[in-house]
Amino acid sequence: MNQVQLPFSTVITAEELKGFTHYEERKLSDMKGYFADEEARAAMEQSADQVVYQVYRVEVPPEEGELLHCLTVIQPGQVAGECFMTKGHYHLNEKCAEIYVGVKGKGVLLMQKGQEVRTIEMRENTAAYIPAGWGHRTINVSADQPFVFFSVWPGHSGYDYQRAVEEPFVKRVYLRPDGYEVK
Ligand code: PAN
Ligand code: ZN
Repeated sequence: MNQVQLPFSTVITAEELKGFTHYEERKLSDMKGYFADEEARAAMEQSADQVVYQVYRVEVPPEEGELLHCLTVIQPGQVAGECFMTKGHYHLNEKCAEIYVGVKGKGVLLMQKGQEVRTIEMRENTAAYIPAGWGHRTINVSADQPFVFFSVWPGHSGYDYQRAVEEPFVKRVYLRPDGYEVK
């Protein structure tokens, strides 16, 4: 059933979305199988189950015509050199695009459609467009600063995380002394 949506606002900061109604975090223990070196991830989880990323969002009906939005904070860190990142997903509705806006720090937006892979480096105020049908994941490529970005996408997009597991992203991002490497 359609809910009546009244005008509202939130405040984007470099730490959180002030006014958020839902909070989720993904720790190392939630990321089993996502990093190339699963043994290293498991060992890190044993010594300290660090938060990899946090998502602050506002409840909006997940329906056509609505715009879902959230702020993601990816912590700095690596698993055997591979930078902390989101799980990544496809949207079930292949007609739904998405926009990411960089708020703070330095990240890479990795996108994949079939055999095609694209990356966009993101910093504060970068507005990146994820076309419909492209899988997407973000990676924090800073050694010591969180990477923060705001996302907006259609309410009827749906999510497919399983597809990103079954057809994994073919590129990975590693921290290097002089920056980062996508390989
Ligand atoms: C983003 C992501 C968010 C967390 O808002 O959902 O950054 O990443 P995962 O969903 O892959 O865990 C988005 O792309 N929404 O559609
Ligand atoms: Zn998305």
